[in-house]
Amino acid sequence: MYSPQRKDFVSLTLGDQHSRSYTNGKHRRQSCWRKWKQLSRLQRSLILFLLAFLFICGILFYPSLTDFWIPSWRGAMIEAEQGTELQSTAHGKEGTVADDEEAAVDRVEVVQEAFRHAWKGYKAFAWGHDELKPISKTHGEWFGLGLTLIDALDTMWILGLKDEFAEARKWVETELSFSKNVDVNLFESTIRILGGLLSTYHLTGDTLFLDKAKDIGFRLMPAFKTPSKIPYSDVNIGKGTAHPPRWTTDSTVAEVTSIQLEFRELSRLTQDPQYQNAVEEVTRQVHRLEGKRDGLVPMFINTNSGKFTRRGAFTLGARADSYYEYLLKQWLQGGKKETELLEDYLQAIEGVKKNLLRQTSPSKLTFVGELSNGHLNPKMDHLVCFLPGTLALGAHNGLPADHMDLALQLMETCHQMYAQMETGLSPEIAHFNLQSNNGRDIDVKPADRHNLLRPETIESLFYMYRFTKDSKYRDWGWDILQSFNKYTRVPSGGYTSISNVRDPVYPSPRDKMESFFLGETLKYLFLLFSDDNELISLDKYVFNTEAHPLPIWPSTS
Ligand code: DMJ
Repeated sequence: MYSPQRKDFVSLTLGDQHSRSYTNGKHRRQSCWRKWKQLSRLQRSLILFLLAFLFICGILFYPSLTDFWIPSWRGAMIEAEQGTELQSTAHGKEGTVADDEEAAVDRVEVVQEAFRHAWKGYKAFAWGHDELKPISKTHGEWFGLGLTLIDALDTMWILGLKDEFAEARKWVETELSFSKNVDVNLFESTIRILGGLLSTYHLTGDTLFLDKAKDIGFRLMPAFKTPSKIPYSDVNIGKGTAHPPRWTTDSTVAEVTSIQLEFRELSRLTQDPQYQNAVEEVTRQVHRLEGKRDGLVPMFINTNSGKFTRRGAFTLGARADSYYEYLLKQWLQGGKKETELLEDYLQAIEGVKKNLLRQTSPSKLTFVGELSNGHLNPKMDHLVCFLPGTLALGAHNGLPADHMDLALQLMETCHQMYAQMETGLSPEIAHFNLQSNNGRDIDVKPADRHNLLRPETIESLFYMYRFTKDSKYRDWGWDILQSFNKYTRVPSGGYTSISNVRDPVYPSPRDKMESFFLGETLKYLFLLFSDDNELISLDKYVFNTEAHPLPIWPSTS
């Protein structure tokens, strides 16, 4: 046993191990008192001083200690519960909202507060980097271009967060450089960076953002130098080279067909047709291609041959989703003149109805399944929840009324994907029962239980509320925001994606805040609760697939 050699210590012997078994409390109290009296005055003073010191520290640092010891997700829950209490008091009712008008004002403020909280984490631990890792209080890098900051610029402007916007603008002015030897994904950098810069330019009129948009747009152009003119997925924006992923020469159909709104707008602003020509060549080719099924497209296209590959699988989810969205939105952007875009969109929606729509048992929820070699798989990505909003936007612009009927049904299903989970948050993928033997409409596979703070359902709720004014859509959005605050909010700043939406006790934080949480999710929540219909009017703007509003072209363009 270690025996200290140094003599300048105070020896405290409060009892040996063998004397720990005692018979009663009185005996123990007497023995403690005897020991205490045996101590020297110096020893007693030291102990008292130590106890007093610990007591004061306990009082001073109590909140941070609980933060430290309670896991972040638990702390988040406690904080959210406290927040709810405060709001309940303000409304004078328990956990409910007094009236619609008051709710609208307060909800907008709660979204602003959520943004500030997310921004606080980004600023403290990830400033100028791509993504916040809120649990480990550090950052993640994807392209090394300040992705979250750029994605969030127009959100801050729309939410009226002037101080936050000013500091972000300063970073763009002084720190943002695209002259970097880095591979970026063409689609992701177009929708998040080019789209974010263009929309911020339009909202603010500040040419700093247009200059930066021109710079990144020009640097992305090497992607289109392929044998077929169908772009590669990756571009080195410093070297001016492009390439497909290492394992294939295929590109994803959604990726090559969802960059058109941004590049077309860049051409209009610069009066340089090269951007528009490049992306419209892709649209033309895809329009003519064989291998569609009633307007539905496969998920991959080859950059050498320009043909669809791995045919036979059809989905409105990952790898195909925004193809459909951009058909409608380009038609709107260009002033409803490009009829081939409209025809492709209308045909595709008929294709969805004919091939992919089913209803669940027992509740008859309508969903969009996936087709694989003629076999329907009754599963739907959360990504598909963009569709009710897009259908409603089409109906608002004169497309068939049954598009709106379908939008109403799908919106209910997307809502149920949240409402039926224990955390009130949707899984990444839902499996639907066609003949339920467990009484449930929705099942979730263990691998699909995550939630990445995605926006699609809230995006659709925003469109549905704008067009119907039915307050239930706001209430559904409010429920989702409360669940985000309860299960994904990290006390030190930021929100985290989670791995298990079915476990409210431990939803397994993943330690990542995606840039689209600030770029899209919070923006659509704010617009859903705002009473100002002219704030990004849907008759003047189209949102790109990353929620960056771009103007509908005036008829003279
Ligand atoms: C975003 O980057 C875009 O909305 C894209 O269209 C799909 N994926 C994410 C959000 O879920």
